[in-house]
Parts: sequence; structure tokens; C-alpha cells
Amino acid sequence: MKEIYFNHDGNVDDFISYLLLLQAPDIHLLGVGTIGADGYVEPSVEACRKMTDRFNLRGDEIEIAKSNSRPVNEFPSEWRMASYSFNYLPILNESGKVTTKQASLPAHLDLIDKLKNSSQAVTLVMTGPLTDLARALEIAPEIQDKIKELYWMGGSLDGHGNVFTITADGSQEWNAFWDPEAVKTVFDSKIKITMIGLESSEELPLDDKFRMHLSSLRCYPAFDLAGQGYSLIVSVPTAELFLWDVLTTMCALYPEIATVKEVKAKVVTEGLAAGKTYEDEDGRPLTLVTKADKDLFFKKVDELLMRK
Ligand code: AGV
Ligand code: CA
Repeated sequence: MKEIYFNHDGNVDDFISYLLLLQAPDIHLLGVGTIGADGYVEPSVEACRKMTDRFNLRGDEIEIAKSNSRPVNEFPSEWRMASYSFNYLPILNESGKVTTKQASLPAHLDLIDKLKNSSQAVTLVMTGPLTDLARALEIAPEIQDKIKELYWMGGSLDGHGNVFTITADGSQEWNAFWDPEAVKTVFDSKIKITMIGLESSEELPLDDKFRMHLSSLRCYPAFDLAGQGYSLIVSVPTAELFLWDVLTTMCALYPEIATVKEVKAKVVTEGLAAGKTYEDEDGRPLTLVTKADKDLFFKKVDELLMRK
């Protein structure tokens, strides 16, 4: 059975990724950490605790670890606010109590602890910045031997980014921009990395068709949460929305969804291009997801959300 540790940063597609991991059969979730990057960390921890109470179909023993990592480049607060709204959704508050616990250690130390105590190698799924993993590697580099592979939503290798601020040149993806040094630390490790960047995830827009599909099946609680959750965010031309993290999670669960290419890449850590990932023959080996089988992707998402 696939052993998974999930670390995310509290935006809506991070939460829906967590929902899919809770609903998936045939895996074991070893732990969950959340970092205050594209969300605020307090509501993010709370929402994950409530989601675990409500949707943990396998009954795994899960605690939610709160990160104390800090940004190099902060996300816009308008985007981060969705974490508060998500945490107030009625379906997560119906019972009036929260049973799932917060982990005793901060997220990077929880990661070390859970990896060290795992009897088998663990698949890491990360849908936010790489900071908690980078900090864990600095303290305990030996954990690399316990990491089977890392699926990371971040970066892009086709030269385009999604950061449009005065402090960036637009060539970088946000998760990498939040902490470029962390990307370098992880790239300098020997961990096997599958990168789901903008080239593949931007083929899956959060469009009205998908929203209507979620709505039509809201009689299933997980579809309802996904539809309600996504209603908190809207796509605008200057800040388009995609199923970035959900694709990453689905590729980790069902690798057959992804078409991949073996590449070598580096990351820029200084200046206006900080956070930019790019192909370089002296770079570190990466498995890049170039394309997703959309039919299979949506079929599997449906299967998971229908479980109750
Ligand atoms: O760059 C994509 C990452 C994903 O992990 N996040 C959103 C996903 O959780 C940052 C992001 C880019 N554009 C955004 C983002 C937007 N318009 N709104 C919110 N977050
Ligand atoms: Ca994210």
C-alpha cells in the first residue's frame, strides 16, 4: 500500500487535494502538514482537522501539523483569505466539534518524525512551497533515504510564470517564488522528483463546466464540499485559476494519468527572476509532467468524490 505524506499551503485546490487523499482507497496517509503561504495557517489547520473528521474514509490516524515557516515573498492576502471562508463552510461545521488533533511538532519536524518512524519509504506530495521539506533536510539529511519520491506542484520549464508583481519579472511560478532557496535546497538533494509545473496544470482550467459538474453531483458530500469550496474563488484575466494541486495529487495517486519527460533543471535564487526553474544540462534530474490524460483524470476524480 502506498504510504503518503501531504504538505500543502491552504488554498482551495490544496484543500480539495486533501479531500481526494482522504477519499482514496488503497493508500495510507502517514501525515499532513500545512504552511501559511497561499492561505493563513490557523484556518488551514482547523479546516484540515474538520475535513479529517468528516471525510477520512479509511480511518487512518491523522494529525495535522502546523508549519512555522516564513515567506521570502508573501502571497497576496486576497488569495489567502479563502482559507478563512473555507474553514467556515457549513459542511465542515455541522457537528459542532473538532476531534482530529493538531500534531505536537511544527510541520518540518513532524515530517522528520513521521519519516523516521515509517517502516517503508514514503511518497511526498507537496502542493505549496518546498520550505518545510528544505528545513527538514537541513536538520536531518538522512530522511532522504525514507523518501520514495516527491510529487511537487511548482515551477515551470517552458519559460513562463504566474507571478505578476513589481518585484518579479513574470518568469516564475508562485510556489517557487515564495521561497526560491528552498527549491534550491531540495534540488540539491538526491530525492527523486516529479514536477507538475504550469505547462501541464494550465491545461486544466477551473472553468464553469467543471463547476457545473461538481454542482450536479452535490448529493455526494465530497462533491458538495468541492463545489462549495471552489465557489470561494473566481478566475480573472490577471489571476487565472487552474486545477494545479489537484492534478499533482491525482498524478501521485494514479501515475498513469501523466505523460512525462526526463529533464535536468536548475532554479534562480536571486534578482527579478528568483524562483524561475529552467532546463540546464548541468542541472539536477527531474521527471517533468508534460501533459495529463484529461479523460482519465476527470474519471478518477469522479470516482474518488463519489465515495462515501
Ligand atoms: O501557482 C499555483 C499554486 C498552486 O499550488 N498556487 C495556487 C495553487 O494552490 C498559487 C497561485 C497562483 N495563482 C493564484 C494562486 C491565484 N490566482 N489565486 C490563488 N493562488
Ligand atoms: Ca497550493
